[in-house]
Amino acid sequence: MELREQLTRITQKRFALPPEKCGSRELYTALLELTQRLTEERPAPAVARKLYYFSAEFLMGKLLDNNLLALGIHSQVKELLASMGKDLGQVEEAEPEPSLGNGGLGRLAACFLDSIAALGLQGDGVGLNYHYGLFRQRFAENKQLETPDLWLEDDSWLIPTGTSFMVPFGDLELKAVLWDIAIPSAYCDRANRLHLFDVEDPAQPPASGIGFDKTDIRHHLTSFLYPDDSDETGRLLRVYQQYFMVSAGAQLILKELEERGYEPNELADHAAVQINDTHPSMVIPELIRLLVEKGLSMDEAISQVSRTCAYTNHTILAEALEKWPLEFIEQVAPQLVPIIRELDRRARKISDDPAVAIVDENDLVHMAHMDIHYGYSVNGVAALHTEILKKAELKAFYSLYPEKFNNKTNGVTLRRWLEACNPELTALIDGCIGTDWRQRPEKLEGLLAFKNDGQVLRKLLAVKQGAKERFCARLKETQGVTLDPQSIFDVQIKRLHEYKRQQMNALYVIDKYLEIKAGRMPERPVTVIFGAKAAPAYVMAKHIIHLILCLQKLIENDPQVRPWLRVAMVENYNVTWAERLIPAADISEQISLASKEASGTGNMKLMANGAVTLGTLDGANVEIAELVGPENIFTFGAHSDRVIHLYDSKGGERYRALDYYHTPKVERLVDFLLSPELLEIGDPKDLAALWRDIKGKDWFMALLDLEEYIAVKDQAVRQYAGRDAWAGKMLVNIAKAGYFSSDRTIRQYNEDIWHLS
Ligand code: 26V
Repeated sequence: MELREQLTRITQKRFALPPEKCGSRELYTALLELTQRLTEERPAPAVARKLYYFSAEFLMGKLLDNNLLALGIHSQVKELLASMGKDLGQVEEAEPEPSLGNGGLGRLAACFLDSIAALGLQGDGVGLNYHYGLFRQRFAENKQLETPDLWLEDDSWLIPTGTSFMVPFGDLELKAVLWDIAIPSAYCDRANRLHLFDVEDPAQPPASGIGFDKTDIRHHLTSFLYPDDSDETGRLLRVYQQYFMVSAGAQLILKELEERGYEPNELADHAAVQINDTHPSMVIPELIRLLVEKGLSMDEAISQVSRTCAYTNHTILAEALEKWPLEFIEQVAPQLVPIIRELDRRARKISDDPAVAIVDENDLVHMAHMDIHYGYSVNGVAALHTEILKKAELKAFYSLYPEKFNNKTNGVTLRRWLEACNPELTALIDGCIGTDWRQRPEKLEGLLAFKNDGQVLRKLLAVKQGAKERFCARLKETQGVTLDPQSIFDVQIKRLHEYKRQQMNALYVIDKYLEIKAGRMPERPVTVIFGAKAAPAYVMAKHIIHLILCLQKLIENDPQVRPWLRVAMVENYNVTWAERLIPAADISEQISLASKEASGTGNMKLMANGAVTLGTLDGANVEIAELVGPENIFTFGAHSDRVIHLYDSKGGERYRALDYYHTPKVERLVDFLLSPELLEIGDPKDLAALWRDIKGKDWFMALLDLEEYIAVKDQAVRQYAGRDAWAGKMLVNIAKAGYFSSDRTIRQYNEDIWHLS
């Protein structure tokens, strides 16, 4: 049937209107239904071993555009709508963004599902159907406010499956109801699934705020992504969530195993479980429990599970390495406690080093330790990160099991992060090197042949300019902020965290502000753009947002500075904003304290869209620098081994913020937090708290790298003026971005870990 006819049937049936008479909302719903139908017709790939990617987060972003592209009907639909006087872009506005993730880890999971499907591999995601995604961010009085984000609507991408499993908790039993989101393959006529479990009787939305009764597990288990864990009930609820996800997921695996005609003692041959950080780690004891229930001995069950599960580490930040009190697990899933104790007992036979114990002397269960002892693979997410795991964080494990450790440098799906978000750049690339790069992303290197082609370089600059103008129009429309698209767009977009050092960028802004006030203008006007949410209970992160918003206001009201320097903080930064902002960025800020950012993935998306990185040698920046060469990236700052040494060493060598504060320049910048100008705008308490913290503690060493950062950024701003040379840098970055396609990453996971076919 013709697309037009299919669409008409749907709108007639649903709204008793032809598509021409429908608004964006109706057209979105109709296209959703159409897409769902076309995807449902597609079978899952069938191979001997099936992957289950377990993750507490899947930050999918909007799906219509992506799915139309994958189904190969994007341009047809766009033209069809245009012939009716409708704009597909406008229709897509009506789609709510499912924000079932915080940041990098969740967005990586979404890119991976896209690539697994694209490569025709059989692999499904397993997670939770949170009713509220990450909170919605508003700014008022220069501070972040959080409101709930109820993304679920009656018409959504969720497909009811009719499947459910009972999950036994210590004090109650809950039915886990399975919903699916289809993941169509971009290159073959197949589709995988994202399995999201929900409670049977979810709570109704609260009237306001993001508070709720965290003890009402039955109704609230799936209400919120990462409920606030600043108190014990919040932490317990997380354990309930985790067990609910893994128990239902493990039951699904065993059910499918049986349906595919295999025995429980063949699990490892036919299933692979990737544990995305430690949130799903209880899948290990849960699978063991279920296999024993099915008649396997403990030895057999442990052996199967240990050859099924593989673990990915995404952070070395101590506070993010999960350790749960055994008594929590006793309350939530008492049936796991004897199994965890048994796993601990066996691990202690392998090594009596307390650094590798599963249950420590305080009865805390180290989730990562369980994964490493009882998984067959441990991977970090960038070369440097994996080295740090081997040499420092997980050194004791590396000497026990060197063969388990491997690196899988992250990647991003260029289908969303180039083709879909930047069609103008995509067309330019296609015009230069053809379209093969889609399936063979390394072919983007063909662009290097155009490095000295003035015509191509000018087109590249024009594409960037167009994206900047579109972004400006959008920002004006939604937030009433007017920016100068001729200025340099210096972009830092990522979660707000002290280790990512948005505060250091704010100190750069202060430096420029003072320079301009003293009559020293930058080579070219600069707009420093931030997008970041702070965890609601993360006080210092909120203070940093406050500082940025105060600087934004200060400059906004200063006619002398305003033409040369602007600060813009995008409200409610999310995947959709990233898709608008990334094509518009000139400079990509990747300035984490070396050793702390496991990989970063925004760095890859920005480079693929022709932004030049300004970064420390951290995470995947190291690999970016190697690929593009020193003339196409701006690097600065202390190296990771020095940083690790500064943390480790006792006495003299230890980092002391005050030592770095007491230089004429740094002191002036930091003290500006307490200047009359800022105090007039901001909250003196918050500014003083941040000032005290930076001066007296500065745990992530912003002051250590500050002066070099400012100097290198000044250099980048100067070089931007040489437009052709800059365009050459942009081109090299795009050309080298093929390596960071998640298709490459997933091929490596499959070849080294999953062996799906
Ligand atoms: C930890 C915690 C700790 C308690 C509060 C809630 C919470 C939520 C998530 C996490 C784990 C965060 C780990 C994470 O997101 N890591 C990021 O993973 C990206 C994908 O591998 C990587 O690019 C980023 O560098 C890394 O920070």
